[in-house]
Amino acid sequence: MKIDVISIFPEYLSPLQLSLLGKAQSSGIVEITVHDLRKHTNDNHNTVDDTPYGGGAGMVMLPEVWGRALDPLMQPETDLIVLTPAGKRFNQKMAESYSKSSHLIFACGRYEGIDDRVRQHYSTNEYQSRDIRVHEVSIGDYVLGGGEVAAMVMIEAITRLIPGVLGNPESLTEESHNDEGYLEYPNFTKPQEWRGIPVPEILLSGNHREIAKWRRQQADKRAKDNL
Ligand code: JQB
Repeated sequence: MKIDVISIFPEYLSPLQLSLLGKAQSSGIVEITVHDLRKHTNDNHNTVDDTPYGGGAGMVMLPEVWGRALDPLMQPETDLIVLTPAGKRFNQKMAESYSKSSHLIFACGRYEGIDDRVRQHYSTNEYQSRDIRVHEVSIGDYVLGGGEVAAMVMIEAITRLIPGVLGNPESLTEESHNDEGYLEYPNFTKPQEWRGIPVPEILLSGNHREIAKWRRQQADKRAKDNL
């Protein structure tokens, strides 16, 4: 999988080259390239934004700059992901779907976001017929300063689903049992008692049927408490 990330703060995305993802990259499973949007400006001040038509607070990112950054990255099949607090809420199903893509581009805006004509332009039939899809995505109902952290969250959730990226494929099959609620029971390891708190006796019983039943109950209770 090829992943391109475009941002005015490319150094903000440097954790993407570390540890888990770093290994996946050296083994050739994923290739992540971070691009500096300012390289695509054409004025002396490297301007990437201007005031909004219609008035209002803040600045909007210029469509020409984004167009110059995006055009050379477009492939025959590309999923262009535009991070925005107004996008579709990212979830595990979307992570699974994007993990099957051959090419993802993350457009990380700042200020009040990107001129909407960028989304419109790459959503036209011309691009659609080339299998280029534009997705407006949000990682959750809170306001970030820009798309960079949201892109990192999505890239971690997506790439760990690619075979060979995660060291331990068994933890993936257990997760996929249940696709939204998971099997998230409480976990315990050694010692058997810590600061006066014992590990639940059932987990020491060796009765695997009863352990599975107890874990399901605990996971259901947790899921309910989180509503
Ligand atoms: C600029 C972003 C998020 C991208 C995700 C999430 O655009 C804005 N509109 C209102 C307030 C603040 C901004 C700042 N901003 C680009 C940009 C915020 C993404 C974002 C996001 N994905 N919250 N905020 N879940």
